[in-house]
Amino acid sequence: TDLVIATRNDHKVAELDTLLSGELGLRVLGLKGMEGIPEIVEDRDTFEGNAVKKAETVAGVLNRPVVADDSGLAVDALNGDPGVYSARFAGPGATDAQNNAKLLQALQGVPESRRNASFICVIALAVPGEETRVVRGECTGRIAVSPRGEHGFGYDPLFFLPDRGVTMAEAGPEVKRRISHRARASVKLLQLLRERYDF
Ligand code: ITT
Repeated sequence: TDLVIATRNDHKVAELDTLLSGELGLRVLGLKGMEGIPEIVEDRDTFEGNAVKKAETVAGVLNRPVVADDSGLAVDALNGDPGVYSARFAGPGATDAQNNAKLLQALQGVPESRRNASFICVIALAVPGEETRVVRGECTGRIAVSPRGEHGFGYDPLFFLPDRGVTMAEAGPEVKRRISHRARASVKLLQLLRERYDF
């Protein structure tokens, strides 16, 4: 059977499929093209709150286990922003390019030493009739002064990895699947699924 991920973001589906499908021997399925799923308003002020809301809403509709990923970028110099607003930093429906431009603008004049940031990924697992579980993964880096690289999505072209001397978008999928916030959360999700469920 498939593991449903409560997301309409194709990049998340692809990354989670790589991270989970081989380990679990199943396919990961996003919400695109699925009927009867309501629009979910992400109105909580934490990644945990939004991830739980997405997972529980869809698990309730489908009456089967559902995973949700709520993620984003926390920039130290912006007191943790854009945080849960990462997808709509430049406004509702903003593109990745618009959000990246907005981030560069917000950090204009901020020196390298004060551009530290973390990618955060919270994954919720909602199983009908059971307590919802959450896991979190983080990845630290620094916001570059201009975008570089073609891989990945979202803020990857601006997320500089000091240890490697490249952005996440330059590092590519091999590196990302080992070190990303999503990779780290996925390891914990796999532990949970193996411990508690028949996956
Ligand atoms: P769903 O809610 O349908 O899952 P979404 O794209 O709206 O899709 P979020 O609300 O969790 O997802 O917003 C996450 C945003 O954070 C996303 O739009 C990216 O801009 C950014 N982001 C998350 N993971 C990222 C990654 O691995 N690399 C780069 N940016 C990422």
